[in-house]
Amino acid sequence: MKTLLLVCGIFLAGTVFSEASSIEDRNDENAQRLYTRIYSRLGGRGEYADIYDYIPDLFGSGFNDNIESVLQTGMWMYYENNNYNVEYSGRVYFVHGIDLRVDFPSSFRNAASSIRYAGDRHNPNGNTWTLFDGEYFCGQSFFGATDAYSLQYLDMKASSLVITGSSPWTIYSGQGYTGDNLCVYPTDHDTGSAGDYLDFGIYPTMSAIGIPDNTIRSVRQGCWSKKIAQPPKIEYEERRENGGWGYAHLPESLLRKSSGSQQ
Ligand SMILES: [Ca+2]
Ligand SMILES: [Ca+2]
Repeated sequence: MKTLLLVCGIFLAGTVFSEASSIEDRNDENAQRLYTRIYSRLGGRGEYADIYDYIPDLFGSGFNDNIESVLQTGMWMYYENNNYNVEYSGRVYFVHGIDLRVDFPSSFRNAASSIRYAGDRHNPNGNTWTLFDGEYFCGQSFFGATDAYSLQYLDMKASSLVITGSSPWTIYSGQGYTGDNLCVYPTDHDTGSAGDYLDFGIYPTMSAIGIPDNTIRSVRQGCWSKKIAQPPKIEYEERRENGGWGYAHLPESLLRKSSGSQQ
C-alpha cells in the first residue's frame, strides 16, 4: 500500500518559486503535469510565478493576497487563508482544466493565501483519491493512488473528497474494507486542445456523497458496492470543454456582497 502523507505546512513556498523555467516543458509529449501559473493581474498580466506543489502560506512570496488570474492544468484549490483555511474558515475557489486561463471574480481577487492541488502531480490523470478533513477541500488532506486499509490520521474525519482519473473507488465505514460501502465515480471530464483529457470526481461535502460526515475508514480501488454516489451539483461560475471554475465555498455572509460584482 502506498499512501502518501500530505500534511499542511510541510512544504516551503521558497523551494517552488525557483522552478519557474521548467514550465516550458509542459507541451512536450508525456510532459503533461500539474502546474498553476499565478498572476498578479487579470488576463495573465503582471508578475507571475509557477507552482507545482502545495503552498500552505503565500506570505513572503510576493503573491499573498496578490493573485488575480491563473493559467493551469489539473485541479487546484485557492484558499482565502493560509494553511488551507484550517484556523480560519474562508472562501475557497477551485479551478480544474487543461492549460486553462481563468480570471478570478472580483470577490476573490487579491485574496488567496494558500494553494494546493488534488491528485498526483507527476501523473495528472492517474487514478487517485484525496480526502480532506474539512468540507470544501479545507484542512488536512490524505492522498492515495492505491487501496487504503486504514486512513491513519484522517480516520473518521473526512468531510470532502476529490478523485482524479477514470477509476471509481469504494469508500467504507469500517477499516479493512468492511461496514457500509459506497462507490464514487468521476463526475467531470475536461478535454484539452490536443485531445488530452482529465477526469475528476468532485465531492465538496459528505452530504453530497450521501453519507454521514466523518465516517470513512478505508478506501478501495474499483466499485465493490451496489450503492453509487449521485454526482453532486457543482456550482460552476463557468464551464468549458477544457475546464471549469467557481467557488467551492463562499460563506453566507459574503454571498450577497459578491453577487453582482462577479463577471
Ligand atoms: Ca488572504
Ligand atoms: Ca471532518
